Amino acid sequence: MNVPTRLAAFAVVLALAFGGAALAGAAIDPTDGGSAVAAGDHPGGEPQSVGEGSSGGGHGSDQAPADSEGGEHASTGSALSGLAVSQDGFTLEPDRTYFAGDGPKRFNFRIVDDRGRAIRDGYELEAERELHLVVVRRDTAVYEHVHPRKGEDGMWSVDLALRQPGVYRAYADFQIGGKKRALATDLFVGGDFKPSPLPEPRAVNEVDGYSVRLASSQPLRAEQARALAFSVSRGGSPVENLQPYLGARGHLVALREGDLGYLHVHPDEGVGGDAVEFGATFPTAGRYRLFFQFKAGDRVRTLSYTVEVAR
Ligand SMILES: [Cu+2]
Repeated sequence: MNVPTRLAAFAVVLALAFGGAALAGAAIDPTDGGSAVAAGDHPGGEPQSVGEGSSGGGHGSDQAPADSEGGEHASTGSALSGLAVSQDGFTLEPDRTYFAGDGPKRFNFRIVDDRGRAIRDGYELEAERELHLVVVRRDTAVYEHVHPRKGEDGMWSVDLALRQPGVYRAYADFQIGGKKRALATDLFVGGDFKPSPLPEPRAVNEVDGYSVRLASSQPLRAEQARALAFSVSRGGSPVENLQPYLGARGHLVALREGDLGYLHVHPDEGVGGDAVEFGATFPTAGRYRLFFQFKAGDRVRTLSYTVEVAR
């Protein structure tokens, strides 16, 4: 395990979405409609490689300020979600999944019930949003986290960046009836796809002059609850005044290598200091790719980490 062990046990609020993901957030915010937090540091949300070491922050316009998101339902389950386009009576219906490499990337989709009717109401706020859309290229090198707008007819719309060719996994993360769900579909962007291998694990990554260290309470093991802490520093000094992002101090998504099973964790709001903490239970051994986002200097920054989970 390359993630150093350093924090002791916390009261972890684990929001692992049991099946799902609790998405931290997102939804229809008129001001935030494409508020994607592209994994890139170019302003404008240009997605970029969130590969090893770097990864940029989101573009400048980011989401509306948040306040508390409060208690998440901590599911102790460790099931992954995001592996199905239809499950439990809910279906993700995209209007298109193929995009020309150089064309616009407007993504429209509906969530329909078991009778094919679009669900327009009943979405429960999670991290200040009714629905979060996380889009990750299948090699995990590109990441976008956006908040589509919902139309009167229940159609969700958002402009994705998707500037790099390849196959992406798009996760619609929402909660209805008290149950978190993450339905997902593949999206295809034409062009010359140059996949990147999963980066090796490393504890410290940097973005925009910020250095962020990942530590876990104990070595990561399958089915064991763990606290993950991200310590942000700049110029050698801890950055403690992170700005609220979706009602929390940070946002984390974890995907399993191989099938990109989706595990959404939430911050442990009870802990302060310079570290942003999350609770997570990785369901199986193997490698996972983590996408951590925080807000500082009025911009959302994104970093990604590879972690190894032992049996
Ligand atoms: Cu979100």
